[in-house]
Amino acid sequence: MGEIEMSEICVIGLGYIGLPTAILLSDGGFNVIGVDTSSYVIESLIRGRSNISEPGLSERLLLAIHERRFIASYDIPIADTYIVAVPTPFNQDKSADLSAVFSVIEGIGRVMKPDSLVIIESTCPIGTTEICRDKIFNILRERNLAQDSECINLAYCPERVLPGNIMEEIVTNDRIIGGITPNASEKAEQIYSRVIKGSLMLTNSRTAEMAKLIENSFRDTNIAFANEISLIAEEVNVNPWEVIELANRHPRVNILQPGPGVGGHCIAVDPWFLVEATPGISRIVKMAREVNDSIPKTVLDRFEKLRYDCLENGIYPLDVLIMGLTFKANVADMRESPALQITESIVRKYGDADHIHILEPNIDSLPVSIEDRARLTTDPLSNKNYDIVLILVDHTAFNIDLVQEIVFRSRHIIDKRGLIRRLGVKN
Ligand code: SAJ
Repeated sequence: MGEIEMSEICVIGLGYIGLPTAILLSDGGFNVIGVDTSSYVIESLIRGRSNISEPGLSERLLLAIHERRFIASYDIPIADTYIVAVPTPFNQDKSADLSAVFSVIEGIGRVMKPDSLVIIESTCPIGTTEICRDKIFNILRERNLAQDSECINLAYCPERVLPGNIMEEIVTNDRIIGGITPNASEKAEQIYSRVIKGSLMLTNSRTAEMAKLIENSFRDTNIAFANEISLIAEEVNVNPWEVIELANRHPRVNILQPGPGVGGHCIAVDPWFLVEATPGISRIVKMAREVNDSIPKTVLDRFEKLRYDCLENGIYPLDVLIMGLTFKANVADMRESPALQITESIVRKYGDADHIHILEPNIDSLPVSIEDRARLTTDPLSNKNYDIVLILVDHTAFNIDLVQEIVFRSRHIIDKRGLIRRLGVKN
């Protein structure tokens, strides 16, 4: 293998994880080739533009391109090191869809050098890295470049960054390095030690795969507990935000925040990989997924009750304001977003562009699924009154002045983020 520090690194999959990783490595002095199958992604990057909105990314991307430390390409080149960061969504039956990972691994196997290092960062079910080792070994053997699978340099090094703060956490977070062999772990450690300030923890691939899944399952379970507590509180006429705040004052209690459900491509997906592997055992993990997936329906039920109340009072048509569509605050990402899911249901049933107003500061246009029967508003105060307001995302842009004005003009409010209490808005 060549001088690692100046050798070629190829990052495959230039999404929320791959692109920041590629830029981090090129800033660390590596020549990086970024590969993706999407013409939108590659053509944007060739023009110096990123399709990912993350603080601090676009400036560093431009510099890396200008200094030719980062090149975007459609083709997997011969490289010393490969980093796989392609999506691992789930299939209809909640099983992991590893098609992107396996096709990339086969693509790498066909061009790699026998001593190239391959690192998988995509979140995968336990045992996936071993399957990838066998795929690489079979291809290298066909190419007469390997006799023993023990010589394969492959490691599983899951990312842990939080969307909205990726460029910082990618450096400061501790990183698990799960080599298929101890030698592979050391080689991966050499790469990451050049760019990561967090601790590098070496283990084997299965342990690393499981660690990633339980990290997100822990958070999902904690959120499910918070959501269940919120439903119980509403049932017994207690303010869910106040009671959780008070309980969290206990030195050993840290309940997360209830919401309209759990979205994004991580927490709403990864726990199913554990359930798939151990269906009889992972009861809490599965239940937490089911509880969080059931929350949007509880929001719609409340909406229906309030809508019925309005109709009873002769109010028709209803003016509805929906605050937030993204899967969480201060991001533009709507993947698996509960807020979008709830909005799509309301628009499907009562869609009317004159009466369904959407306030989402992080997007310029509405998703196709709702664009013709709802209206994206940038000035919610232009509308005199609202019959029902749904606060589904707690964007920072939803400040006290705006929320107070909206509350003054609203008959009914469903606040799924506790924003009214948090901001101290008079209700
Ligand atoms: N959520 C709540 N209540 C909370 C916290 C979150 O309802 O108190 C909801 C959010 O609104 C969102 C979902 O959960 O819909 C997930 O948001 P998040 O901020 O908890 O996490 P992600 O999906 O943005 O990022 C997670 C992180 N995992 C953990 O914190 C254990 C991140 O570190 C991972 O790298 C990322 O998943 C990933 O890629 O796996």
